[in-house]
Amino acid sequence: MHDLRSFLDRVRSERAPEMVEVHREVQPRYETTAILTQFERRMRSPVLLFRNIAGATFPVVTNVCGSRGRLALAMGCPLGDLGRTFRERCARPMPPEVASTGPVHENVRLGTDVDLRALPQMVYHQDDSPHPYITAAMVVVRDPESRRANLSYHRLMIVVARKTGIFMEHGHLLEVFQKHVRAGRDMPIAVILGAHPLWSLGALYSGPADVEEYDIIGGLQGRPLETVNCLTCPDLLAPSRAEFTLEGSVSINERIEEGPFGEFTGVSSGKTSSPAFNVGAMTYRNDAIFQDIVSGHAEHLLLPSLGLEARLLSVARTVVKHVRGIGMPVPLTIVVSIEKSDNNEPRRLIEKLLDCGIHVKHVVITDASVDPGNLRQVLTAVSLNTQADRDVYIYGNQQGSPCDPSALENGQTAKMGIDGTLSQSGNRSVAANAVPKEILDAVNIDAILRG
Ligand SMILES: Cc1cc2nc3c(=O)[nH]c(=O)nc-3n(C[C@H](O)[C@H](O)[C@H](O)COP(=O)(O)O)c2cc1C
Ligand SMILES: [Mn+2]
Repeated sequence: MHDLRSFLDRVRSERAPEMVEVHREVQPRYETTAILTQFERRMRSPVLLFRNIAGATFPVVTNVCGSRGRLALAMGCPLGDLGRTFRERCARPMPPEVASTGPVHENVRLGTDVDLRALPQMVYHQDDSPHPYITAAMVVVRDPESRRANLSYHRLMIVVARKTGIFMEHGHLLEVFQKHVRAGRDMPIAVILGAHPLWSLGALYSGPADVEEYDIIGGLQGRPLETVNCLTCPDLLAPSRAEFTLEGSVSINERIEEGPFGEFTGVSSGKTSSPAFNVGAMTYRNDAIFQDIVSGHAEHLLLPSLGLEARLLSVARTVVKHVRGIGMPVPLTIVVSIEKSDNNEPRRLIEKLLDCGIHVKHVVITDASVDPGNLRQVLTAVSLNTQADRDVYIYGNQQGSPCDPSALENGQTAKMGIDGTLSQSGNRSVAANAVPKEILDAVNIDAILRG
C-alpha cells in the first residue's frame, strides 16, 4: 500500500541512518531550515521527522524526497536506473480507482471550522514574508473545457484562518486558471498534503496537458492510485491515503500581496501579487503527519528534475541520434552529453531545448565522455573545447522564470547555449592524460598502503 506513512516505515527499517527523528521542541520559524542546513553541510540529506513543533499539534516531516537514493527506494530500482525506470513507468499510465470514502476523510472540518493556523506555521528564511507557507502542496484541478485533471505543486502563503495566496508561475494550473478568468468563475481546487514519493514524482511529471498526472502515478506505482471524491468539490479526486486535503476555490478577483520567498534558485523571489485561495474544507487522517519541503534545498531541486530531464531527453532524441545523458546540476541550467555526428548538431539541440519552457535558461552540450551531473567535468569541457566567438549562442527577449533574479520582473530574459563539444575541425588534436590501462589495473593500493 503506497502512502507517506508506509514509505517512512520503509526508510526506518531499511535505511535507518536516513531517518532522523527529533523529539525535542523545534521552532517552525527558521529552525527546521537551520537543522537541515547543518545536515547538508555534513553532506547528509536524511528525512527529518519533527515530533514536537512549537505551537502545532501535528508532527512535521521534511526532506522525504531529499536524495536520489530514497527516490530509487520508492521506485524499487537500483540507483543508476532511476531515470530510465521513471521514463519506462511513465509510459504505462493507469487511471485511478475511486472510492466514496477513505482514511483522508477520518477528520473533517467544514466552513468556519477550518483554521489553517492549526497547521504547523513554517517560515524558512530570514528574508521571507513573516506569513507562514505550505510548500509541499499538490494542487488538483479539473480543466473546465477538456475535463482533464491536473496535478502540480504550488506554494501557499497562509494569510488568515481560511485564506492563502497561491503562486502560479507557469504551467497547466495557470492555463486552467486563465480559462476560469475568461469564463468569469472562481476555480475549485483541492490541495493534497502528505504524499508517497511516487505521488510527488507523478505530480511533477512534465508532459502535455492531456496527460493526467494521476494516471502517471498509477504507472509509477504499477497499480492504480486509490482516490476519493472531494467533499465540497466532488469533481476533484484526492488520494484516499493522503495525510490532509484542503478544498476550496481560487478567486479570479481577489489578489493578495505574497512573498518575498526564498525559492528553488536559492535566492528570494521578492514580493508578488498572487490570487487568493479561499479554503472551505480541511480533512485529515487520524495521527496526521504534516509534510513539508524546505524551499531552495536539495529536495526542492531534485523532485522536479526527474520529470524535466525525462521530457528534455525525449526532445533531445528527436534532434540527436545518440544522447548519453542529461542533467540539471544547478537551477535553470541543463547539460546534455552527446555523441555528435556533425558540428551543427549542438546548435540545433541548443535551440530546440531553449524552447522548452521557462526553466531552461542555459544549455551546455558536451561530448559523451562527460557526466552531465559532474560540474567539474562539464566546466572543464567548456574551458578546453569552447571558443566563445564560435560556440556560444545568445538569444535575447525570451520568456524565462520570474524567480530568476537577473530576469525582468515578468521573467523576460536572455537565454544562452554553449557548445562544449570538441570541434571536429578547429581544435588541435588532443589526447586525455592517461597511463596505459594494464599498468593502471595492476596497481594494488591496499598492498602499497600495507607497506
Ligand atoms: C516543492 C515545489 C514547489 C513548487 N512551487 C511552485 C509554485 O509555487 N508555482 C509554480 O508555478 N510552480 C511551482 N513548482 C513547479 C511545478 O509544480 C511543476 O513545474 C509542475 O510540474 C507543473 O505541472 P504541470 O506540468 O501540470 O503544469 C513547484 C515544484 C516543487 C517541487
Ligand atoms: Mn500537467
